[in-house]
Amino acid sequence: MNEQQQSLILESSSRFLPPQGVKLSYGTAGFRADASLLQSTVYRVGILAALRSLKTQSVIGVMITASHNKVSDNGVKIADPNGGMLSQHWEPFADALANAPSPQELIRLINEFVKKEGIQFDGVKHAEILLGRDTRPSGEALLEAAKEGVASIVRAVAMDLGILTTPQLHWMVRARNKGMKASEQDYVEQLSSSFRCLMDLIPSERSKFDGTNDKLVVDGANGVGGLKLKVLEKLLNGLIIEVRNSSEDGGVLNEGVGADYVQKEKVAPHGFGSSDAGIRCASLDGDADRLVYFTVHPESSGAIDLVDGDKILSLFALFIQEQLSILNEKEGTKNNHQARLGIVQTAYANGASTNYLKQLGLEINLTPTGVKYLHEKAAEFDIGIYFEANGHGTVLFSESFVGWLEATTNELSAKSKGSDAEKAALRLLATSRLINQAVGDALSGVLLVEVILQHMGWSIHRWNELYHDLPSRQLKVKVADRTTVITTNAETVVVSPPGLQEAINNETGKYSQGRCFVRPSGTEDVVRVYAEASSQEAADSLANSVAKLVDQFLG
Ligand code: NG1
Ligand code: ZN
Repeated sequence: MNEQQQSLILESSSRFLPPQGVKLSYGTAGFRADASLLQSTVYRVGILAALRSLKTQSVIGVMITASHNKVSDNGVKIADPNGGMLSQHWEPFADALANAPSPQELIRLINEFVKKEGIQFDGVKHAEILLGRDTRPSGEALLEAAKEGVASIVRAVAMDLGILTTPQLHWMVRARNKGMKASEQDYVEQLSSSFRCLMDLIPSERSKFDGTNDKLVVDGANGVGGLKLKVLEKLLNGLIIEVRNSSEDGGVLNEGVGADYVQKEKVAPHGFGSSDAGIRCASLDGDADRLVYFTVHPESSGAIDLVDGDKILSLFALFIQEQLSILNEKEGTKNNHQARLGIVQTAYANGASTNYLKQLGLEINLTPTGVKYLHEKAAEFDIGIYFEANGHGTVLFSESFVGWLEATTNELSAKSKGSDAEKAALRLLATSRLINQAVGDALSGVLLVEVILQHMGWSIHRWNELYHDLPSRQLKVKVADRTTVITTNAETVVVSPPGLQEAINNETGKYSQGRCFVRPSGTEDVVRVYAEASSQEAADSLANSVAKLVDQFLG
């Protein structure tokens, strides 16, 4: 690098020295830590994003959020040109940059990496970075640090987009790089117009079902999602949304609220009680990339019926399958295209959901835990639907399939306007515009769930009856070194330490409908145990016995 560039980095990096004795790693969700430790890391991620933009000659995103984690934490992650997660082969460089002990070492690492990747440096090319943050109080100062990181690369420009949901930022990065309209207003308009389009396409005989037109009550986790949902709601017809825990009423982010809390604890979030019994409720996480639904039990214990990511996936799959089969029945259209619909889950998906989806004749794929694996797999299909049980997921439409749909709707509207086939094609097109194509997005997810329920004429109870979850239990085991657990087959089988899988099989075989697997967590220093069986007592007992086995083999 030339002298001007070197002195720029030296000057600014000396104002962002890394904290002593802290080692950070770019995990499945970027860097996460107590916010007070992150100034230097976020500054360096600003540099990393600028280099990524130079390398790809595309707009790159930086999002400052710690999602469902506590308010005193924060985090930072990069959105790649397609709006997805940072390419995995850059993760080791991200780790090295974040942990470089001095400005000189930082310069050395950058020089080495720029050479290796063949990045045109020293002001030859222009770089552009979009910056967003959630509502955490530490976000503003961290965003400034990211700006300084970007500014330390010659001809790199940062655009501060302020407070956004994580999926909004990813959506904007994708839209910018596709040359589409990419502001927050454009996001709101695209979602609301495709929602209205789907509402207009509801078959008239189905549109009035007792209960479906009632309001939806949403728990905003005291984060950014509730605020943005209120903006969106003004542009929707036929849907009344009440937002609670919107962050404007003084509640603490993710404390006793939010999708992670509701899904893990299976209790109503703060602000919801027995007076809400029977009402359709949803919960977002702190940065609005996870969504679960629930109903509150009439007695006051806070007990709920949870409608999790697996069931959202099932609802989406049913709707899409219905539209595809209407399209397949049509006659006389050119380019008849048998669309490949793929479902992607992880081993944490409830076994009852997988059975249900199999019964529908769908192709099910299992990937390791982590959104990037699910997303990558789903992108292999014409339509790929992926969800984690915790409520992160989306529906991906391939470009070629969207092209085919556009051609088919044109053809059908010329030949058989108003036909069932035309409507089915229009529904699929509107769905591809409504549901976020970059990452899982609770706001677009809510709108798609709501319009499908109205389309089906279903209450949340009818939806929840699609299948009954098998009782399950998740446990964490602290071990000396979790990396000694090595798994295969999408984390369902342990290959090391030897003998552990046989012992798990032996234990699982004792339970009716038993299923159990263990894996090292990617975000916590624990081995996770997941067990399912025909009763809650049995699932608990299987999980406990296997946790003991893990402890024996690794303790
Ligand atoms: P780990 O800690 O690797 O289990 C957790 C979640 C993932 C995903 C990541 C990223 C479970 C069991 N695991 O991963 O689904 O959301 O965090 O945030 O929920
Ligand atoms: Zn999140």
